[in-house]
Amino acid sequence: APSQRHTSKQRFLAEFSQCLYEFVIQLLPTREELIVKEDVRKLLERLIRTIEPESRLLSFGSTANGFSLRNSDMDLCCLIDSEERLSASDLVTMLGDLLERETKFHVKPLPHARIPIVKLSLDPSPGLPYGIACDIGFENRLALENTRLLMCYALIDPPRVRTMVLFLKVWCKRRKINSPYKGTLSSYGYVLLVIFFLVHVKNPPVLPNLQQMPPMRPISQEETTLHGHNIWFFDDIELLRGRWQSSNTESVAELLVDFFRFYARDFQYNTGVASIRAGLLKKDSKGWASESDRGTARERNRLCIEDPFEVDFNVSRCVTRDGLYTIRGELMRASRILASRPERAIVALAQLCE
Ligand code: 3AT
Ligand code: MG
Repeated sequence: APSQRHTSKQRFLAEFSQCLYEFVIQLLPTREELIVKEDVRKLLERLIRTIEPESRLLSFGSTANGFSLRNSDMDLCCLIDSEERLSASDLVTMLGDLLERETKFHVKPLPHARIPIVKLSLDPSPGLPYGIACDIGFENRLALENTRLLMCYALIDPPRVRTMVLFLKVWCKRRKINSPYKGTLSSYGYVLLVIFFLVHVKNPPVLPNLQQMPPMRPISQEETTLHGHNIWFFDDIELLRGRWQSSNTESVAELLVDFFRFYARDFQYNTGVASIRAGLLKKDSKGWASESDRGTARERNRLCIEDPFEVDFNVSRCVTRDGLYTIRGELMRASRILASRPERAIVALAQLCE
């Protein structure tokens, strides 16, 4: 009987891996969607240059890091290469006016937000059945760098890393635990949890720690510092492939089962900080713990995920006590579904994303 159980488990995992690949493939953006988005970026860049001739408009977030689902939002960042430039809030106001006059976008400038942005959207049309939603921010160079870091992690092992991340993005959206405004976690936060798991929890690791690999040539501090943060990481993925190979051979299904189990059961939410740069840290050592139950710091810092570059910044600071309770409930639910191994893997997948 034990060997029979063993083979039924193997069979389930093999089938579930296959299901995951097939499921995720259909959720990728189409070629047309990518072309339309690139056209929109170019159009917006042309318009912005009528205000700031020295500017460039770059994509970041999922459209640029390889973790994009169909119809995902566009995150754009405007960089201005000249010395004298308008303030971000003036730019937001001016760009808002311009886009309102010259384009069909619905425009919402937020010049006084903590990070001033222009929000744009386009209604659905036959060629663009879901419309487009887009945020334009300014000078957010750290976001461009963390996008590049995630892209490099995706490139090291696309079949496993990208499949896991894309599946989890769908899962957290369907289960409604992906709204920082409502006290749950951003997509960026979930991606960091996956990378943390693959670098620091899995043994042997599925991914190397790109921020701790020795550089191939001496590099100056100036090159690697941005706004006082160390942004260095090993980014030559072609070269890396020749030098490093994971000895972890688990399938994407095994990894996912283990991911849910780890975050449902083993991660130390009360004391731990997930850091992809440094591994598991203690809240105490970062000053993110608070003794008092009433303290707002504790309330804010219940789930702790260190940003890869802005290390004083808790990416999950928006997650509330209730939000984390809900997220952990969902992780347990997922773990339970997978542990029960339904007869057909496709049934497990459907239940997970119900
Ligand atoms: P979606 O496909 O839009 O769901 P995404 O990968 O674009 O997911 P987000 O929209 O959460 O991820 O974030 C877009 C980028 O904005 C990712 C990162 O470069 C930056 N960013 C988002 N949240 C944070 C944060 N809390 N701290 C630092 N950077 C962040
Ligand atoms: Mg996004």
